Amino acid sequence: MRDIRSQFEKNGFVVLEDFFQPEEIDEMKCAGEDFTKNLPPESERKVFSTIELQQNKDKYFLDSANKISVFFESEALEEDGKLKVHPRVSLNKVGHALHWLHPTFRKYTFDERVKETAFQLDYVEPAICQSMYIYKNPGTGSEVKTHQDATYLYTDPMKVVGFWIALEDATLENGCLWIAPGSHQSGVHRRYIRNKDLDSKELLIYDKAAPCYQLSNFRPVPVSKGTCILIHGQVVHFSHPNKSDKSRHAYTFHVIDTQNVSYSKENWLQPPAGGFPKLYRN
Ligand SMILES: O=C(O)CCC(=O)C(=O)O
Repeated sequence: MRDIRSQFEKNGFVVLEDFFQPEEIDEMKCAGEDFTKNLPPESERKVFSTIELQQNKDKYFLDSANKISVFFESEALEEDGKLKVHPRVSLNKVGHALHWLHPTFRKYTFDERVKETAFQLDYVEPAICQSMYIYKNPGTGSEVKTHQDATYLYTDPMKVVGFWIALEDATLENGCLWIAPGSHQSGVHRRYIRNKDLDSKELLIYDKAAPCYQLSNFRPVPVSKGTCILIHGQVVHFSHPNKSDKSRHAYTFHVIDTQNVSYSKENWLQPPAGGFPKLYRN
């Protein structure tokens, strides 16, 4: 395995090409496409957007922590839940427990290559806390606002890494990730937490306004199908909307360490009854 730890500590991200084989990637992509063939009824359709933030008010979102739940693009739905686009390009993402509840995603999340990578990054007792299939569809695939993953998955001390796996080539045109190298060294800028005010309609809130980030600090990270990008919990990143005619599917999951690390009870996403599944033990 390549020396990833020094790169990870210096830049806050590492690009691992050919992490999975083409046929393994195709298996994950087929599983992702299957979700679009069996959409929930119109009255139960929910949108996910990092711009409009409807999910903050939504019990469906809160409950998705330990389920396989589908989220639509806001541009894909009429007000009454009817589709404006083909089902194949209607979804924003599926989450957040694919790694545990779906046989294909479970197989690849608990793969030896993932375990070896976590070991190289010095994770002692890692656990998987969430997973998402991200569609970033042509035309409808929306922007993912600039953020740190630690905002959503806060641990003390900070020990969170995202595995972001390209299931298709991710390019400048179809909305590849943009990352600010070294920005993981600037602390956690804000947190997304459960609202203590139980009378409020907002179930989830940010504790601070969004910081202003300078675009010139970011670099595009275009990658080919099969690449895994390791994303430090504090590195700042975003992706543009997909205005191209090609989709940009990705599978991503997040690993926390549980040895001498506490996972915040304020985080929106809380573990299932038995705790987050341990990477090395499954
Ligand atoms: O896939 C994307 O465009 C963004 C994903 C992301 O930022 C994340 O999962 O934290």
